[in-house]
Amino acid sequence: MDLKQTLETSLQKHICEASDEELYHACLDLVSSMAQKLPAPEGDKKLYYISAEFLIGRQLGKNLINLGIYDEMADLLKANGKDITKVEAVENEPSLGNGGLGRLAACFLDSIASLDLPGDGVGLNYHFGLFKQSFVDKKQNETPDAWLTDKSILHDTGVHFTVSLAGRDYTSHMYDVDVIGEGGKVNKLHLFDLDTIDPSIIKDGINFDKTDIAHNLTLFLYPDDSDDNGRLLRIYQQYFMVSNAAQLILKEEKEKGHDLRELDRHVAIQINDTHPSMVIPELIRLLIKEGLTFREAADIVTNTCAYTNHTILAEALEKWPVDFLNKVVPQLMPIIGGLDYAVVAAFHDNENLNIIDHDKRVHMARMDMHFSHSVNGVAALHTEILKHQELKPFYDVYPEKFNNKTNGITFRRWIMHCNPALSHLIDETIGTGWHKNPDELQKLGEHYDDQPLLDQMDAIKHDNKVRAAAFIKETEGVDINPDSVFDVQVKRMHEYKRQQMNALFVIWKYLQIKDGQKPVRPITVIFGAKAAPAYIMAKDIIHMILCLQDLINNDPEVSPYLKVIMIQNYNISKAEIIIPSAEISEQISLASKEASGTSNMKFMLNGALTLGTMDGANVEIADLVGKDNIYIFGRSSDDVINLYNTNGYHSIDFYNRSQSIRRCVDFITSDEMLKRGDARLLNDVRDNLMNKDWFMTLLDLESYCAVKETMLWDYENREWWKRKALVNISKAGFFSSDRTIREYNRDIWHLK
Ligand code: 26Q
Repeated sequence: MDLKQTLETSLQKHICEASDEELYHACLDLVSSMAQKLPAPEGDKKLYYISAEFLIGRQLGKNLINLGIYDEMADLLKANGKDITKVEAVENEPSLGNGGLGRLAACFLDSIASLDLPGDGVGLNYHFGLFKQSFVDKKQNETPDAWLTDKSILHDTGVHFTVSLAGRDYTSHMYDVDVIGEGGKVNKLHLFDLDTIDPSIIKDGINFDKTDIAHNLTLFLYPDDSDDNGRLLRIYQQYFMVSNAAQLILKEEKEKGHDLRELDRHVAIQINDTHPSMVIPELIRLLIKEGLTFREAADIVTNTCAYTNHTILAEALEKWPVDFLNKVVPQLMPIIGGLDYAVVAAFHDNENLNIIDHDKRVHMARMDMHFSHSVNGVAALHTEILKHQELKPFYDVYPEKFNNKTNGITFRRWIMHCNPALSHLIDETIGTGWHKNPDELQKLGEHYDDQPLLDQMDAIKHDNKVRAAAFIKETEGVDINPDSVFDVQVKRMHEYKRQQMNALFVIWKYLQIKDGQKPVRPITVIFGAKAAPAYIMAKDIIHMILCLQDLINNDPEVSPYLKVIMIQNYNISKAEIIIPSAEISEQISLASKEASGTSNMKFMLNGALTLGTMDGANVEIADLVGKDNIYIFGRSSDDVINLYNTNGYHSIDFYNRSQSIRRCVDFITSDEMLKRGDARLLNDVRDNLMNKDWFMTLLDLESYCAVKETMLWDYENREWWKRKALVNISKAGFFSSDRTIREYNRDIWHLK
């Protein structure tokens, strides 16, 4: 194909005369017409990956890469005075996810299509996705993110289903996004919606009438669930999603002429956390309508479905009151009741296994574990904790169902697209085999002492830091020094992820500088994080960090040596600029709490060194790179679990015992901070650390600061550090989501 001619025909003008917007739309048309001509992967069995979130990021660049024409397009645009990254930036980022779980689903879709496996995603078309974050008065402000445009990545399929919610029928509308794989095969992401959604019901910020289902159902992702109407709306959304999924699956099966009694031979369903769990009773209900007995339907659905757990935090394990389900999905309650009855009959002496508990709440994860054939965690440690702690009663009765699938990331986005210079340098060094077989990155092992390569890598890192600094200047108005150490923590704001511990290090460093102890090299601490709108402490921590940013960056005595910046509205597009620039990857969750983490993998692949606890996939990173190439601190998950079980942790003891801890914690409410922030919020953060500290920040603070100081010291041994970065890249192949998906297919889906 002649790219130039195709583009100019579509533009009706020369490329050099077109605006970035026009070029974006011409590229969108081009990609979509190419996708239309490409076949879907073939096979006897098809996967449906159902998820309330798909954090897919901008699509244009990724699609051009998978179609194999990114470089050609970039060159063509450049030859006409255009910059492809500016054209890509025209696209609004679809904000259809919160964080890790949604991004994982997006990486998985990319790998499924690229491995030529038949598998579609099924989710919801949230009109305003997750809120857009800005900072006003050093506090998080939430506004709707209007990502949808008239012309977009969505294709109207004209497919409709009828879904009954609270006894009323609604007509759904299915939109498709093309999922173009690397090898030229195309799957779909099906996003369901209602035609009656009405943005005018949004009041101030992101508030709206939560009872007005016809107008609000797919307005936002995860509406505030702190009140009953919000929680009810979640159930409406979830059932709407899974009823559409179930109807789509049965429709496609009938069209293929398959016998529904053999559903498990032709269909695999992956339930991404408990959010789509109602697909189990819904499918059973529909199969009974098709003439199967309850028992037959339940058996087939069990053999078709598989469940992934993404968290051990108790508050995230969904339990819906029977009353709520009776109201929203009365048609499901007889089925759920029947499933619970079967469980009680089979395991009468074990209440921990019951789907419906004494408080009349339905435990979604329990339903999943009884009525699917596979239960997986997302990193080795996480799966072990599920088996031996959190889900032990289920492991005891269904050991054969439990398996681990360590998460992965798609290299096509997380190095080839976001770090083209590094990607090309690797191609020149070891060839392009690693694109298809990421383990080949290990060939870099032969180059650990290749000085020119180490220097080139370091130069690329520096370029990426310059690019990130320019971006931060442009978007946040803050100057940062590209010759400083870039120390980055980007992820959702949550106490267990312990951004507050990183902030306490910033205070520690600030106080050192004030005491005359200057770091040998300036440090830039970069944060990016959204807090759930109802999560007060998370918002208070954001406030504390923004106060520190204001204090430190404006202090001429300190700012040449230390800067703090919290990026607004951290998202996939920003991640693609920040991660390639990072040198220190902060993965500092309280051991046992982070199921896997996936940014840890992205940082490693882009040559940052991990500073982390032995938690989630950090454990596997540490095994792969060896202890000389990672910085581990803090108590083990066994210690932490033991502390919880024995009520053995009292943060106030740590506060009282250590002068340096006390000094840092007290600084949160110092005059300097109170001058800049809200006394009540800052007091709450300090008080929480001293008297509650549920996620044990003070337990690990001293070891964190000590190891971080070692890390900064080691950074000065430049040759050493460059080698460590190369070791990290060379060992990152394991974390390709292609590997993860091969394992899902081999052990769970058996697609081909
Ligand atoms: C549940 C009930 C009510 C309201 C909201 C929720 C809810 C919403 C989102 C529960 C969980 C989530 C998201 C969880 C998540 O993103 N988990 C992350 O999944 C990643 C992919 O497996 C892991 O790498 C991370 O460790 C894990 O935190």
